[in-house]
Amino acid sequence: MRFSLFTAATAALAGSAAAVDHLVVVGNGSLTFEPANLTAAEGDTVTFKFWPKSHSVAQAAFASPCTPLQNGFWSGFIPSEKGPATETFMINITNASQPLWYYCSRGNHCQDGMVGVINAPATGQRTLKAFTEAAANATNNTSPATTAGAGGMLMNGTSMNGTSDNTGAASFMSASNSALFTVVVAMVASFML
Ligand SMILES: *[C@@H]1O[C@H](CO)[C@@H](O)[C@H](O)[C@H]1NC(C)=O
Ligand SMILES: *[C@@H]1O[C@H](CO)[C@@H](O)[C@H](O)[C@H]1NC(C)=O
Ligand SMILES: *[C@@H]1O[C@H](CO)[C@@H](O)[C@H](O)[C@H]1NC(C)=O
Ligand SMILES: *[C@@H]1O[C@H](CO)[C@@H](O)[C@H](O)[C@H]1NC(C)=O
Ligand SMILES: *[C@@H]1O[C@H](CO)[C@@H](O)[C@H](O)[C@H]1NC(C)=O
Ligand SMILES: *[C@@H]1O[C@H](CO)[C@@H](O)[C@H](O)[C@H]1NC(C)=O
Ligand SMILES: *[C@@H]1O[C@H](CO)[C@@H](O)[C@H](O)[C@H]1NC(C)=O
Ligand SMILES: CC(=O)N[C@H]1CO[C@H](CO)[C@@H](O)[C@@H]1O
Ligand SMILES: [Cu+2]
Repeated sequence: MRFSLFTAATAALAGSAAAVDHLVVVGNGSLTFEPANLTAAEGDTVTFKFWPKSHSVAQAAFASPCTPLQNGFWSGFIPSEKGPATETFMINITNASQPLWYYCSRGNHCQDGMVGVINAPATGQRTLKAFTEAAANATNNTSPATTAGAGGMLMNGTSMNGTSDNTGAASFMSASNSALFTVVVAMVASFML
């Protein structure tokens, strides 16, 4: 009885794992997103941080690299003179089964390989390599016509709820997880009496 109660509570806690804010380094000395191939769980966030001189991140369909996806995310161009820009762009991962393909729309950066993916398909032809090769053939590199920040959040310095992303992947527990954690701790404590 005690054991099953404890197991159930622990499983509930594990099921709602703490959200992670993943960092993607944009254009730090090369035309790259680092990591270009990222896996993120539902409820996680991804923060893009921009190095000189000016880059962007725009969502594309796998079949149309260097072309904005309708209703896709768009950071706008984020300039920096030296080191990372203070302004960052963060997106929410609301469906981890949905691959998010993206590119930089500055100059020919997309054609030159400045592309990436979040939650790429585990199998099949839709690989980051195939996307990069198709991007190299694109005639145009087009910026979305939407407002900068569309589909995400532009921020200065800190990530959501003040969580710093300066050192990379910062994790935080949501309010509901904290509450559940408290319940589990209370239950464990009561079993020990
Ligand atoms: C940016 O690049 C420099 C030089 O390669 C490296 O030392 C630094 O760790 C990089 N920063 C990040 C956040 O990746
Ligand atoms: C999540 O993405 C997958 C793959 O695109 C899709 O089949 C599924 O319907 C999506 N789920 C929701 C809840 O939108
Ligand atoms: C991304 O990385 C994962 C694991 O590191 C790998 O299994 C997968 O094939 C890679 N996907 C692409 C699109 O390169
Ligand atoms: C890119 O273009 C070359 C030359 O036209 C072609 O051979 C190749 O199949 C194309 N690659 C992709 C991925 O479209
Ligand atoms: C590239 O842009 C030109 C000028 O806007 C347009 O006419 C052409 O259709 C575009 N090509 C592709 C492949 O999107
Ligand atoms: C991301 O999630 C947060 C927290 O749920 C929400 O406040 C915000 O509006 C979401 N942003 C977008 C662009 O969906
Ligand atoms: C970030 O700060 C810059 C410079 O003060 C400002 O132009 C920009 O609008 C700010 N962005 C956000 C999202 O607050
Ligand atoms: C200040 C701030 O960003 N508050 C957010 C904290 O997280 C909750 C839920 O995730 C948001 O609703 C708040 O807007
Ligand atoms: Cu770029």
